Order: sequence, then structure tokens, then C-alpha cells
Amino acid sequence: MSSASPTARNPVASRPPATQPVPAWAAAAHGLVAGLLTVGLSTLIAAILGWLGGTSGQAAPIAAVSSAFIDRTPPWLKDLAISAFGTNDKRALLVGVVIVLAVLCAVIGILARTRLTAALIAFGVLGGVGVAAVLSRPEASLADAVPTVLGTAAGLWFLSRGTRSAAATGADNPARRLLLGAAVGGSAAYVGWFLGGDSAAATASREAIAREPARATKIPVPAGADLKVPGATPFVVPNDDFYRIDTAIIVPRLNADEWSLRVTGMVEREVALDWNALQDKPMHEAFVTLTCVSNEVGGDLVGNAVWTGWPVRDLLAQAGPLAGADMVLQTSADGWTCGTPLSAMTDGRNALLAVRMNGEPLPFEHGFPVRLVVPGLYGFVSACKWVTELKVTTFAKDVGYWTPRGWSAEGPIKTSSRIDVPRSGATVPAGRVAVAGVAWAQHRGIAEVEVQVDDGPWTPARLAADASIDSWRQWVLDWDATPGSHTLRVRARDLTGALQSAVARPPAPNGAEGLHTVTVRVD
Ligand SMILES: Nc1nc2c(c(=O)[nH]1)N[C@H]1C(S)=C(S)[C@@H](COP(=O)(O)O)O[C@H]1N2
Ligand SMILES: [Mo]
Repeated sequence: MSSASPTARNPVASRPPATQPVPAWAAAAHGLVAGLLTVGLSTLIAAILGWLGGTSGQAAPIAAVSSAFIDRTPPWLKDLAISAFGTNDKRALLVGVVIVLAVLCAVIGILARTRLTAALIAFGVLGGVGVAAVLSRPEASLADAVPTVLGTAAGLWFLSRGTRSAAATGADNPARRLLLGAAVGGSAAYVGWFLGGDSAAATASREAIAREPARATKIPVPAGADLKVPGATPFVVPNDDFYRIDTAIIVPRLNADEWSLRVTGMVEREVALDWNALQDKPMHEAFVTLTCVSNEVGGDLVGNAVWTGWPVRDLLAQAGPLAGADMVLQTSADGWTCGTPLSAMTDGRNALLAVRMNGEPLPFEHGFPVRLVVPGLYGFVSACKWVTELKVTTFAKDVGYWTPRGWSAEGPIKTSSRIDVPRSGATVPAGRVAVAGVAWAQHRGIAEVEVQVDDGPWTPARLAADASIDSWRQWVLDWDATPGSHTLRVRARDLTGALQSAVARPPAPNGAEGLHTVTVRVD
């Protein structure tokens, strides 16, 4: 081995070191590390500035690019992403953005071998895309550009320096520089990501509220509302199990002490409400079942909780909506909007400015400090989380976030029912089997649930006690299961007498229709 040292045999090695070609993989690695440094440092700086209150809290470039992408995603692509990745669609997008960025950085690194200026310009353009994305976020200020500009500068410096010294193999070790750059970039990204997602002040404000004695006593689950059939969904879904749907790449973490809500638009007088003022209002408590319009027949994007809040009709009454207004455009701190019929917020139903979910301050993921809960309407037209503005307006003048993206302007929840047990594909022993699930027809109420086995007659299920017409209702049927394969179907009737639609329709544009059907084996 020592006698055949490649260095000894390689005539190139005897040339001046400055002309030694950098292997392509090393050049690509330099590009990658330059990218990692940029992303890492800008994420960390964004987190620190966000913490100090200097930026909007959305200044990290990867998250901003992903958010900007989400806002511009055509409906067909969004549907494709949801069907491929489910509620992991946002994670998949982040991974996609990182992969694309990594490939571009590697290519730029290879380019830097022969054309350093062109490579630096390309890298600068990438940084520019990041800055543009950051500045396109709602509520962004010029200060939000600072982290990405600084990060890009660090990346450019590393890229130019790395290539030069890789060519000039001196005492300086390029491999060591690569490792060092990767370590600094990687740890900055790691710390920045977690710091950025967890604003200490917001956490402290939520914990302080959690320690306050609850302003309203938690209403108990009415006797008989929870049938407690093993395996069935509980009447009240615990916060940690509650479905979550939103467009937020980074969950907004607002500080309750800094939160305020403005009522604007077609009103006699604009009104502002802050957290302290809200604490003095009489709080109501209500069981309300939220449902996502994207929920498929039999899906789990639906959940019931007890919400504590101030009726939003009282706030709107203070502002005095003008004649002709028919919609309230709700805006979230992250720029998301939804349009709710003014009538649904003023007609006396439990439309709440909710501050608690199942007795706890709202979890950050579910809208801390304040969100809307409007019984009877799908979340995409009613349940604004992290709400900061209510603009009284008209459906003719304004549209919510999802409407130009292929979803309806209005979204009353359709009467639906679901079989929770037995699960589809399960094998159950012959004899008495509890078939159980939930049915919902928010703000109309459930009158009846029926189950059909194979092609048999529709048999009424036993309904749990009714907690409220705004919440779902459990049901159970004792089925005398005989050996073989069986199909179970469920349908519900609401208190207006209308039967659930049996015609299969997809979620878009205004909610799925069809009967939930499961197939089970009986031994
Ligand atoms: N700020 C904000 N609020 C939002 C959304 C959103 O994307 N951003 N999504 C809505 C949708 S589509 C639904 S179904 C409900 C879900 O509420 P949850 O995540 O608390 O279950 O929130 C609504 N509120
Ligand atoms: Mo939704």
C-alpha cells in the first residue's frame, strides 16, 4: 500500500495546489452546507427576533416559503396532497421544500467549481426567494427580512470561501471546514425551529390562564349522553385527541396579554376588545361538535367539546351592524380568513368567542387565546382560530380563504352518521354484538338513527341522551350476529324530519354525502 501511494504516482499532485480540481461530491457538499448555514442561521435569528418581539414571528424562510406555497396551491393539488398524505400534508410539503432546496444548493456548489460568480448569483437569488416569501406573509414588516438576509450573507461567504480554499489545499482542511459548517448550520436550524415554534411569552401567558380558577364551572356531561360502548368515540373528545385542521405551518403562539380583536366594516362604530375586557364578560358554556368540510363519509375530522366563551352576538351588538350586511369576515393572526353568515352569529345560537376547550385554555393548535365556534357550520366558514378581526360585510363584497379555492361560500353542516364499532374489516364472535357510533346534525339535532344489516330492514338504534342540538349524539344497536360476512350501514334523521343523503358525493365543494358502510366477519 505504501509502495503504491497514489500521490507518488499521480503527476497532478506535483502541480501547484491551486489548480487541483475539487471533486464534484465535495463541491456539492459545499453548496449543501452553504444552504444549511443559511437556513439554520436565518431560522435561529428569526426565532430570537420573534422572541424579542421584533418580527411577526413568521420570519423563518423555510416555513414562509411553505406557507406562501400553500396559499398559492391550486385546489386539485391540495386535494391530491391531502389524499396522499392526509393531515400530514404540511409535513410532506416541508420535506418537499427542503429536498428541492438541497438539490439546488448541491447544483450551485458544483457550479461554483468552475463559475464562482454565477454560483454566488444563483445562491443570492435563492435567498431572494426566501426574503420575498417572508415579506409576503400577512402582518410581515421589513424587519422580517433581516434573518433571511443575514443567513444568505453567511451562506454566500461560506460558498465563496469554501470553494477557494478547497482549491488551495493548504494547512486549512476543507473537510474540517465542511463538518464545522454543517454542525453550526444544523444546530442553528434545530434550535431555531424549536425556539421559533414555542414563544416563551405565549407559553407563559397560557400557563398563567391555566392556573386561574376557571371563570365558568365546567358543565358536566349530561347523564346518559355517553353510552361508553368499548371502542366507540367518547362523547367529549379530549383536547389531545381532537382533530386539527388549518393552513398554519408554524402554529401561531399569541400572547393573551397582547391579543386584541377589532370589529370593523359595516358597523355603526368600530369596537376593540382585549383579553382583559373579555375576562369581564359573562361566559357561556356549550357542547358544540366541530366538523371539517373535508371529512369523508366515516372520517374522523369531527369532534365534540365543551366550549367556554362570550356570545359573539353581544360583541356585534356593541358595534351595531348596518342594514344590508349579511356576512362577517373573520381574520386570524396568520392571515387566514373565513366568511360567516351574520345571521348565524346573531340569531341567538351559542356562537361563541371561545376561550376554553374542555375546561382548559384553548390549546395553541386550537386557537389560543380566542377562536370562534359557531354551531351548525363547517369549520372553514366559521371556526376561525387565533381570531383578530371581525369585519361586518357582505357575501357580494368579500370572500373567505377557501372560497376562491373551490369550496362554497356557505357551509351548513350536513346530517351525517358514523359507525365506530365494529371497525370495518374486523372479525367478531357470533352472538350479541354492539354496533355503535355517532350521528350529527348540528343546530337541527338528531331525531333518529337506523342501521341496516346486509339487505335487511332499517332498524332503529338506541340513542344516547341528547346533550344539545349542537352536539353529536351517540347511538348503539344490539345486533344478533350470525356467522359469515356482513355489511352494516347507518343513516340518521334530523329533528326537522329530513333523512341523511344516501347519494355518494365527495367533500368538495360543500361537504361529503353518502352512508357509512362497514363490512365485518362473524365467526
Ligand atoms: N386561523 C385558522 N383558523 C381555522 C382554520 C385555518 O386554517 N386557520 N381552519 C378551519 C377549519 S377548515 C376547521 S375544520 C377548523 C378546525 O378546528 P380545529 O383544528 O380546532 O379542530 O378550524 C378552522 N379555523
Ligand atoms: Mo375544515
